[in-house]
Amino acid sequence: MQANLPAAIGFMAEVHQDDARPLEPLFAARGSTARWHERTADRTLHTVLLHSGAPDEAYAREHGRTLLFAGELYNRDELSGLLPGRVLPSSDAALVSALFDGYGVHAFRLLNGRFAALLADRERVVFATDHAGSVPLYACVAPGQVLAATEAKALRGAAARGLPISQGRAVRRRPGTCQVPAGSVLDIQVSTGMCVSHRTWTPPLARRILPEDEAADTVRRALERAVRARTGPHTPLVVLSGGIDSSAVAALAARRSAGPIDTVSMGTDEADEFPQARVVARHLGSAHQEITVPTADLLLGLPHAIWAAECPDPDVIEYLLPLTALYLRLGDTGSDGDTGGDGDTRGNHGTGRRILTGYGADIPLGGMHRESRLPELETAVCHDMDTFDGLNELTPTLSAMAGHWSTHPYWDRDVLDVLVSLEAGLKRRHGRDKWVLRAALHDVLPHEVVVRPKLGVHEGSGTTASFSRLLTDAGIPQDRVRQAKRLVVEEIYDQVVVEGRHPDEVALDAVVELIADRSAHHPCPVPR
Ligand code: IOT
Ligand code: MG
Repeated sequence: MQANLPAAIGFMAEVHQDDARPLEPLFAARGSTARWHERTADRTLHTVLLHSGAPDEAYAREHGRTLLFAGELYNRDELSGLLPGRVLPSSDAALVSALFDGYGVHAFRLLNGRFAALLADRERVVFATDHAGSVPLYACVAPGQVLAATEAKALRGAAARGLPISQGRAVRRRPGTCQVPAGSVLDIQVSTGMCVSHRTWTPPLARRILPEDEAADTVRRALERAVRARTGPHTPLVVLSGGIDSSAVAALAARRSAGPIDTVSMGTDEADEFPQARVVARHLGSAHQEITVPTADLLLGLPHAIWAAECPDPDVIEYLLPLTALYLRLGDTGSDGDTGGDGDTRGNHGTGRRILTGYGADIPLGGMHRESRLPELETAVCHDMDTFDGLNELTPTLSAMAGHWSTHPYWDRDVLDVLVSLEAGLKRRHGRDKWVLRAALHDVLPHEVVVRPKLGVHEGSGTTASFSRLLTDAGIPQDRVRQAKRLVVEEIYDQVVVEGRHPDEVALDAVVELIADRSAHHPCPVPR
């Protein structure tokens, strides 16, 4: 196994009560593939595991039950204290399986992690997601057959057989497939397809009132633990914009690292935040790289970003596109993160990086909301915490497409609980956004970084502007650009996720032309 990656980054599993032939899997994530079949009196289980070199660590087989686990846990020590003899099992899969013995489906309420799991137990299949649904999990369920995969496109061939289950999230143009909601367990009877669901996490609704110092301390401690749990003994690579979110992560990672950490910033020929990131890198003494992506190449990456994130939301794709472009180019920098670039799902051992990001801090802290009134700030936080599920912003597939593993300390379960639950006046205070975070990190970063206002990655890299220009250059009027972006993203989504086309086969210029044409003929284009 590559020591700095989880044992598995994805899987597909099929449970059949008849002799159905298994599907050919299709994944954007890149890893080694292990396949096996298990036959019992009740059913057959076909498994495809995307692993990093030690497939045995990604599943546990006990008492006739098989557990598949893609991702990792961040509260192993706490969890091992619950086991008889307090012995830490050799893998996260074995740990979860042991907890299942004691707690049943409620074991998943105990986990702080970044994972998707599937448990096949005789007549029953259980799906589970982490609190944030940060490793997406999709399912097709019909009487006598249950299929699941960490990418929707992998289930393309089975979609027609699936029946809608009310406990799942609908997937665009895939009525037979559902997404397992964030923080959920779905417990399915294979013979009938009947499903019982349990919520294992929901965003806190109440707000805590704390003195300034105590609030900042609480945030600092939670974030330190989350960074530590995500770093382990490895040297992380932090994707660094020079804003407070990623600079805080880099600073905390650097403080606990024996040697210099690695940092990398991306920019385009249109815009970058290189000077701001350099200030942080110099302060921390990190081994820092800058990657400039030509704007035309950035836009050509749209199909890859949508293929990996399986998200039809144009705003989210604008956030994820520059990061995808960065991840795909990490191997070009001469760092020890060389990805080889063969693009298939084999090989790549010894090269993947453990990437830490500052992604997601703005959601619980209302950082994208640029006005100072507290009711509006709280409304924005509540709205964003109600609507994140299904957007797949945190999916590891964006970096797994290039053989890396990304993880997001701000969406650690305990950090998120703290951040969401602070009263809005601690988030916006003394005229600053994300005040409590800035206060929590003031002693480890230069003052200019601590007070630097928010600039989104879509702005700092010029992505929003260049995507708009692509459309106006094709004749789409300014006032229809927003709607046209939605249509472009949906069209690409339909090609790469619904139809399963490879992103290299998507002709972006033809898609743009199609949407420009539609927009010219329909004053108010209707999404199909
Ligand atoms: P932003 O916060 O700018 O970027 C997210 C992370 O991407 C940063 O913390 C950093 O780790 C990395 N990053 C950003 N820019 C660069 C760069 N130039 N080079 C290298 N790494 C970089 C959008 C946003 O503004 O991203 N994400 C928000 C809001 C999400 C809204 N979603 C929702 N409401 N459901 C966020 O909270 O991160
Ligand atoms: Mg941010």
